[in-house]
Amino acid sequence: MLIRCFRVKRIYIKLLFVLLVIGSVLLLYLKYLTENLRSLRNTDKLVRTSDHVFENKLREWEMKIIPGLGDNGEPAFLSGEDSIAGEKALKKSALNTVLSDRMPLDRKLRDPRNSKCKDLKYSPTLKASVIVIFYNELMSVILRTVWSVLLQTPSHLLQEIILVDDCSTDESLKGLLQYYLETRLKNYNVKLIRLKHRMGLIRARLQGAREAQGDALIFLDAHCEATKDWIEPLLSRIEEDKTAVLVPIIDVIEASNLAYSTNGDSSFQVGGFSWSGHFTWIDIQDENDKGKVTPIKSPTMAGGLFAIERRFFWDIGSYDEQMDGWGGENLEMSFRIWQCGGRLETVPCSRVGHIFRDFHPYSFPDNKDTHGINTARLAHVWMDEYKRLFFMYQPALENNPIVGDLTHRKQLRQKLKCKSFKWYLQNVYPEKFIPDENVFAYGQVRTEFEMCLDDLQLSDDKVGPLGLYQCHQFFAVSQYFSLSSDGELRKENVCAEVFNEHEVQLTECHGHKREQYWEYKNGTLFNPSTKKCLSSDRVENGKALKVEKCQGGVFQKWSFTKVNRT
Ligand code: UD2
Ligand code: MN
Repeated sequence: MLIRCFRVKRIYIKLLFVLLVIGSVLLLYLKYLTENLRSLRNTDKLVRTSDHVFENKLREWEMKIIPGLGDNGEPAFLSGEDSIAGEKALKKSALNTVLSDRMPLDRKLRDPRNSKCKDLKYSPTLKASVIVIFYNELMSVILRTVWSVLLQTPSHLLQEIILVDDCSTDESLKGLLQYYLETRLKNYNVKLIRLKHRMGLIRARLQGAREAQGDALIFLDAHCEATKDWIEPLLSRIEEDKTAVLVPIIDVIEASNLAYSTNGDSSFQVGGFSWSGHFTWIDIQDENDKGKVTPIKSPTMAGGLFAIERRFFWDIGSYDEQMDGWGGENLEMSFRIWQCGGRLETVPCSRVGHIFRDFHPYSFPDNKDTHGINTARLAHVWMDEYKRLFFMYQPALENNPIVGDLTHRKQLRQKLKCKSFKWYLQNVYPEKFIPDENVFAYGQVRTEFEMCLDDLQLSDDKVGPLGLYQCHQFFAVSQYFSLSSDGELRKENVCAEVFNEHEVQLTECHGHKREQYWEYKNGTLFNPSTKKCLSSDRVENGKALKVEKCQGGVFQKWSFTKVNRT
């Protein structure tokens, strides 16, 4: 009995010992935890220290802002040293960054709309996610974009603003912007995503779109300003037709003085394209559409600013993810939308300003011609046989592996049962001049002594002499001319016109015949308005050709590479 009692006591002692050990281990663990917590607090403190730095930076900046500067979109100027610094910045960054930093982020703009817009009532219920992508843009410019959206958008129509930083290297964008959002914009839903690697603007937009929750996506460049009631007509139109993709009128904000300029209040242009694969502005083609303030058809879009229903964005193929860097995605999307059952429209009562810069203030990795490569991708996928016209400008890209694999995009086109590019040209953009279709003749225009008509490298839409140059062995675009079915001797946008009764210039086609009208008779190019013939005699290098009295000699003989009809 005694022995049993003693054994029980020993068990208790052992238990007590075990408990003691566990207790001290626990104590040690607790001690470790508290130490750690303390060090956690230390990092907390560290963050606060840099918050302090950020806060000081912001205050310093905010104190320098000049109230009222640039209000109503008026041109703004600085004086003295700031003015000189601004000029320098403009040369370096294609933007007066000094001025932007001094201008209130929430400056007021006047209502730029056509007065007829004020009579239209919209009551959309959709919510938008506004996606703004940027790479090394100026913080004040990004924030002016954000502020303009917040101030001009009723909160019930705005799900969120998503800023996508395409891995900027600019230090000020790394922590300061986030801090600004957390402090100055903490009551608004503005998110910042920072990409780990630079992905280019196409994939950056895709990242933003993946995060978005709104019913509609609205993309903006990071240097825009939205104006009064900009969002309502966009969302209303999407509500009416979810296959409509919409572009506001894009007004110009001057890079030098940040003036918000409007082109009068009623005239505007829509989107076209050139066969070299560039976006162009074109006049509204359909007479019935002129003067309208309701949405009107646009063959293409500039690309930076548009609204699209979120699901439709994904259903219709979002973007070509293999497009790198900058460029081409806008025409790709434009053609795809039209060919695959959507519509692209300009909404005259929605206006957003955009800073158009003279050059890219950023560089591209490896100096790759991403615009060319991306356009080659879209030409292969969407332009069918008309891609021949694009590749005339970019022969080196036609069969080049650098263009990458196109399988997925071709599959998408099949899956969506998209229409042909010919359908697009005939139905969406019938006014587009096709240099080798429905024309009398086209190609090189040769004299009998190996000289050819040449635009002397005139760039699109400019006036310049119609010249003569040694015929290139391979087709060169500068020597490609057409004699259109309207009797124009022309390039894509410019026509040969007789000035002052004798000199021949290339100038914008006007479609009214007169001095731009030519007849191809017995090998001569006859201009009925002057009753003279195009002559290659006595033309100086780099100077314009002349028309002279028709004599039918060797200097007035011209032959086209291809003649359809005369
Ligand atoms: C136009 C479009 C632009 C885009 C481009 C063709 C308008 C007004 N602008 O040129 O949106 O469609 O044509 O691709 O329609 N960015 C990045 N990562 C980069 C390079 C640029 O995020 O690697 C950002 C840039 O900071 C800007 C946006 O992409 O916010 C567009 O670039 P941009 O403003 O230089 O292009 P832009 O307006 O000349
Ligand atoms: Mn831009």
